[in-house]
Amino acid sequence: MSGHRSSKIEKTVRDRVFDLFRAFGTTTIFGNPGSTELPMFRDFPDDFRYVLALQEMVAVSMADGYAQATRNAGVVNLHSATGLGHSLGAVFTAYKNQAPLVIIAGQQARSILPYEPFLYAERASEFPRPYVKWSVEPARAEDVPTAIARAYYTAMQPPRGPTFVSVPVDDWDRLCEPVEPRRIGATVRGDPELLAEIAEAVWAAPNSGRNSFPEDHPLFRGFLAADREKIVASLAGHDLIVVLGAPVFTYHVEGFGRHIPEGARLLQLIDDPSVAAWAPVGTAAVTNLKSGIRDLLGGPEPRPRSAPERRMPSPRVSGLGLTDAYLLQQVALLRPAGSVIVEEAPSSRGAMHDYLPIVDRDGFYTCASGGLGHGLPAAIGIALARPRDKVIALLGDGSGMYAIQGLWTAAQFGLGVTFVIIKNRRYEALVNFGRYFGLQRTVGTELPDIDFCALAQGQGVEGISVDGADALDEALRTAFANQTAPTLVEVAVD
Ligand SMILES: Cc1ncc(C[n+]2csc(CCOP(=O)(O)OP(=O)(O)O)c2C)c(N)n1
Ligand SMILES: [Mg+2]
Repeated sequence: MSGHRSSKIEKTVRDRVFDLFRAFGTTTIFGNPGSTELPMFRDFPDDFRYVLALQEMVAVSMADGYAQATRNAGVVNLHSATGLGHSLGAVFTAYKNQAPLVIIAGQQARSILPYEPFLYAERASEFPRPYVKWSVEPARAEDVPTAIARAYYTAMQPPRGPTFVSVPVDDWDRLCEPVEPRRIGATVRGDPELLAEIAEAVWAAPNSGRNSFPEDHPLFRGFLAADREKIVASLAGHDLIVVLGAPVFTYHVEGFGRHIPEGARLLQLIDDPSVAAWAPVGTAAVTNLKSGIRDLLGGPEPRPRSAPERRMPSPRVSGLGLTDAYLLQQVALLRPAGSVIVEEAPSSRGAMHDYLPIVDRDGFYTCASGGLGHGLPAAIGIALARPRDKVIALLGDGSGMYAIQGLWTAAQFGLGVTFVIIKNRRYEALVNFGRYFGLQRTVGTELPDIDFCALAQGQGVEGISVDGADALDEALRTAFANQTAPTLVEVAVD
């Protein structure tokens, strides 16, 4: 059988996989282990770090934040079936975030799989679908490193996203051949003919629906709502709409009629072929954004046109009452230069846009899926990736509770993250939605009696409670000044 083997194989599947991770520059592993994963960590190498999360959603969201901040795939290790199951909401979010992840979960030993053993994951590779770009349980132990390499390359190809490999527990100690790391150019360059068509007109309308634009820029007009009729109203009067990679048709509520104003044309550069396929209107060039925009800039000079009216700055809010707007204004005033904002506070998003402008390219993260529980652990992943920068997580009191165990990991790693809890004692966004649907009363939206400082202290994190505007600045200053440990600031807002 093994007659073709020329030299003796000395390394295990585990060695080969860790060699690949080294070559990929991914030496941080996020996880929550179980019996079916432990052999992966035999003789855990010194040049790797293991970041323990106390719940699997936390592990995946931390890896998501880390992957986005490092622009490299995050590696996650989860327990078979149940551990992966706990994480699926976060996998969905990573998919929507286009965060590259290689998720590895354990599986029972191959020889006992026919007997439906304890912890057996039936049809393991199907479990995380359709929210992984590629998923496999390799046919043989020797195929595990190749599968993990493919998972990595697939995760890193635009549009980036999570991938999944199920690994039977007995595979890690098997010997296997090396797998050479490869370089893969993953830039899709847009069709030149389509780009030429778009370039002709781009400069006529510098109005894009993308939110990741410096919000203090004179041409910045504001945020489109995730609502068909409102988008049409915002764009009324324009005859050309150019979309640069933005998810412009992400509707949150039902809408009817046109998708863009009557008589307008829509031209889109997008790196995700599926978005190009389902977009309801317009011409789309599937392209890597950087090269697409570069190609556009190389085109003919734009026709001169007058700049649109500047956005009015929001008036200052007084601290007479402690509102979310006042809180966000003070965060904007007091936060250190270069700090990173991670937002998950649904009903305060509008106030954030008004009082906490985002002007740095890598200065803002939020989840693209609407799935709560991402912000707190993602902030920790970002802090692990950017140890010199202050990370500030702005969390609703509801949102803060989905993955509160993340605080423990932040404390263990001595990360100076500031967690600001906007405590309005309810799911305010759902109360608003209840009104939209004409509900008299919305059940399941009150959140009395949550003591975030106690939850923080119980996990080794300092908690500061703020009940009035006069105590806010000092609490924020204390938290922002702490470089070596996390601080939670619980702010009771009106
Ligand atoms: C995982 C998940 N469960 C439920 C929801 C539905 N949901 C949307 S907004 C919201 C309320 C969030 O409350 P909080 O963080 O306190 O923010 P507030 O609405 O009070 O600003 C909920 C529960 C969701 N988006 N994701
Ligand atoms: Mg709330």
